[in-house]
Amino acid sequence: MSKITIDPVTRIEGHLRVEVEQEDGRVTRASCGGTMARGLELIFGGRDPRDIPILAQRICGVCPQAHATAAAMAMDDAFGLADRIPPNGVLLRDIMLGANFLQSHILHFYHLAALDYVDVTAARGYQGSDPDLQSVAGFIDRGALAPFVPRYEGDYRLSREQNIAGVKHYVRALGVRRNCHEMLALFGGKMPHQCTVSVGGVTTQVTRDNIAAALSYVREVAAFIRECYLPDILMLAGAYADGLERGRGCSRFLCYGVFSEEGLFPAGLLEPGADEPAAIDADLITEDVKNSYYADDSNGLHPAVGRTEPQEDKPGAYSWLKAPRYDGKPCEVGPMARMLVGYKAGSAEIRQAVDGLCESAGIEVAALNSTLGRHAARALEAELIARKMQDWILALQPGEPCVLKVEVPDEGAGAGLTDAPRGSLGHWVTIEDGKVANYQAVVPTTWNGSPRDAQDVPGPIEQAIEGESIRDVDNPLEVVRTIRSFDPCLACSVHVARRKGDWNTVLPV
Ligand code: NFE
Ligand code: MG
Repeated sequence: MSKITIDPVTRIEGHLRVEVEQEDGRVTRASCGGTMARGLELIFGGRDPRDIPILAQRICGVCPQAHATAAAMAMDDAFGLADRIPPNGVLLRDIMLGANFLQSHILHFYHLAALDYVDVTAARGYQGSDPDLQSVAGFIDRGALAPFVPRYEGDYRLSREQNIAGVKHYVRALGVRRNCHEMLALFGGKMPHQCTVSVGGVTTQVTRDNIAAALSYVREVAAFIRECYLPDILMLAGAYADGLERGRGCSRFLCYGVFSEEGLFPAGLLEPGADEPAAIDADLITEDVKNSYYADDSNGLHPAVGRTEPQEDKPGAYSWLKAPRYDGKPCEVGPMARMLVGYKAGSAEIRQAVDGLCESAGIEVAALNSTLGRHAARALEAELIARKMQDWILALQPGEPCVLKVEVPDEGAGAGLTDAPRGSLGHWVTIEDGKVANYQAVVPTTWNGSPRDAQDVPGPIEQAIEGESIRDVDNPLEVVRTIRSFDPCLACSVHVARRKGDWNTVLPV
């Protein structure tokens, strides 16, 4: 038996430490520890509830739009406005969230995960005329390989031509992501951390100009997804077919539902082997802290009454993530969960997309529940969103209102349940004396990257790694490929500085 420690796991958002014990090249135990604390829930206490959709975006720079949306929905609920948001406001929230999904998915595939499969050093010595490749080759030829190395070595299977195409798309994807941000900023003022999604709607105006500009942006992004992203996924499925058999997690899938205008991804809980998803009962969500750096007396609470009481020296704890459970059980969240829940719920669009991809790749739908399947589901979802966004943009009504006038209630409680790029996201608020009295966010990576719960049942990423075979313990590519397929974001968190001490020192302050 030996132990492999991967700390930090690179090319993800934020700081994650994964320890695996292996015996004869097979993982016998995995422990997934988030090494940063999120202090924002504490910082929200005592604030004006109207400020939270702005402040909550600081939870993360990658998915700020999801946090703005969930916070605004929680406040709409607490203020009693949830059914009265103007149609333009509902559409704009979906369009802005959609733009952020596209940016995030393209970021994750090209700039974080693809380098597990694409050998970037194939661009070494490139003599051709493509300026993007020249710039990458320039880096590599000068020996300045960061951010591409260090990396694990030994299992890069694409041809030189395929690697070169992958590097080209890596560079092109940077510009596509900029376009996604610019599209969002048309309605949000700036990105990241826009300034218009508010309680009661969106504080902007719809004009014919910003409709035309948004359409032009989204069509360009849609073309990149069709021409590069989906074909690149099929290329990986051809060369790394074992990735469709590896990396199965807990196989219980949760989606809160997202894109309200169309019900594009329906809510549901899909139990292992079930033929259709069950309706969600949000009362069944709890968070365990037995293995987390939080005081034990907050174990098992519903997030509406949840507490964040850091205890950094807690014996046995190994993660700053709590362990969210639905009806006491771990759930995988994210694009693959959304696709499988939607597929089993009978959504015609999702069925067509999934069946089409499975036919092109020559695989069964069940193979989506795998390391490479998570990437395939993310790409398919990007394609669907980019297509539907064109309808949402065209449905906007120039000159019509986008936001309600709101008044802060003295007392209230609300929940905002939506899906972020990485999976189900919930914000819960309690208001007392017109101020935030309690706030809890349960983010997608808390679900997927959770440590063991009060019964010591491992979280989804831990389950996906356990049982994995490793060819070379010095280069555990199989493990990091599976971790990255979940698109973990531990940076849905902030670093809090102590008054005395180093920057990056985490709670308590
Ligand atoms: Ni920081 Fe996030 C997404 C949210 S995930 S990226 O998507 O909410 O933990
Ligand atoms: Mg929380």
